[in-house]
Amino acid sequence: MDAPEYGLFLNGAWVSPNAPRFTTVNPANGEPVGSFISGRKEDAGAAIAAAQAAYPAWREMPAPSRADLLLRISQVLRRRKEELARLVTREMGKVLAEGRGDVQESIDFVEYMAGEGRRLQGETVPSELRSKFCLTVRQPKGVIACITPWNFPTAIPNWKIAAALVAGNTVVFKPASNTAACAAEVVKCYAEGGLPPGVLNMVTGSGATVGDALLTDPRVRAVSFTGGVETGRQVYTRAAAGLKMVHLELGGKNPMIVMDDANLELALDGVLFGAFGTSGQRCTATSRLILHAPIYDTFLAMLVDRVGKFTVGDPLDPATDMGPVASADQERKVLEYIAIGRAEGAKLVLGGHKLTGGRYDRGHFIAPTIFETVHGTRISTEEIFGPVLSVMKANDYADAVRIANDVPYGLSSSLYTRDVNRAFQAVNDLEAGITYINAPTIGAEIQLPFGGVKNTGNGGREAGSVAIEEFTEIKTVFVDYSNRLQRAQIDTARPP
Ligand code: UN1
Repeated sequence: MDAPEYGLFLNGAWVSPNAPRFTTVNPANGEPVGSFISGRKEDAGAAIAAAQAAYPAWREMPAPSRADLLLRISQVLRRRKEELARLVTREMGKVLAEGRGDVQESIDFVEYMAGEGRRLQGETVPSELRSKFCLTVRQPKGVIACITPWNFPTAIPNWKIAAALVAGNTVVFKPASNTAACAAEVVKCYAEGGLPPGVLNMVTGSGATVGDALLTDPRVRAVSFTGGVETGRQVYTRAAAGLKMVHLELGGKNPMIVMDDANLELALDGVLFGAFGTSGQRCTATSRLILHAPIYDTFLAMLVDRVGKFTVGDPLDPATDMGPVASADQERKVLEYIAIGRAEGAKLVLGGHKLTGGRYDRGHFIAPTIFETVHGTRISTEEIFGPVLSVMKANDYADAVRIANDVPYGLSSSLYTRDVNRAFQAVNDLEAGITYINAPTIGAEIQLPFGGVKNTGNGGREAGSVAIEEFTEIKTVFVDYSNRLQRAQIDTARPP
């Protein structure tokens, strides 16, 4: 099958400049999925120019009308859900149920943001002076660069694009190269929904060329980036010279703590989904399992038994528990970490290798891998982004929390217990942007804020109503209707 050729989406049209191309491939079988332009600096420039030209009219369109368009776009996404889900699975490798989840998360968020078009709330507060009215309004920032990863190839772009657009910004979108077909099809849904030309533009290509052009162009007012910590650091530094507002959503090393009073069957289902869902390639993936000493042996045996029965294979097949990792690059990185785990003396209890033979030889399949280790090893503290789980023992709750918190990341976290006091204590104690009680570290819902502490980001949150914050400026307004000069702090009436 020939891979369809895509262009760049500039000012409402698909254009194919005479530039080199790259191809995305299905990580389960090596088949090509789509062919894309390696965007050049001037292509990024053209996209920014289109976004800038479209900005004044888009900004002036009433927010509820922008929201109407988002609602139409969500209907296109809904109509195309199954087709897009299959594309997500083909291009990225997550199992089909999760491919559908990825697209559903997109639909949910675009709909939710359509509602935001009738809120975009500011605040009114009292003045210290008579006959004076104080309020805030939200205004768009201008042209926003959205730079997105491959692990949620439809959901994360939608998180960023829909929030940016409803607030009145225009967007240049640079998707991860290995899931560019998913990105292009999402853009087609926006176009079909009736978005005016230039409001959303997409340039495929490398971070070094396209990404860098977006980060350094003075016409881009803000950047929203999801990806790894090291790239995030470069994005932040590079954009700093232009004093751009940068929103970063970076990695995690998310712990699940299982106490001895937990429902162990429930915790087992949780860790299976949390650690091996999406082949461990979620920022929120459960990559550390911290077991309370009294249940350590029992739970580990239950875990190994279940994971040992996993079906790893074709992610389009409903019988498959886990698909491939997303690319040759990912395969190499994950295998490197497995080698590091062995070298640092962690005990490999399951997996630990690439799967070979038959259909496996055409894809990037890694056996679900479980290491017993101690806190402080590299595999127990560094993000692996693959189906590799580090299991550790904790003497008691305090020890478990100490281990959970002693990493540079803080995205998601989870505690399994039947003790309600302990559950609330953990909400207080765990250093993370998200804490789950009796549920795994993955599976955040779009109507709540999403983000983390420490090296997981720089303080912002996506999703929920707060998503609007990264995409708006607050204007403070004072209306004095007293018809005389009133001096704040000086003329203010105060008790003697
Ligand atoms: C990510 O991995 O970057 O909470 C996003 C979850 C998903 C989103 C993950 N809803 O697992």
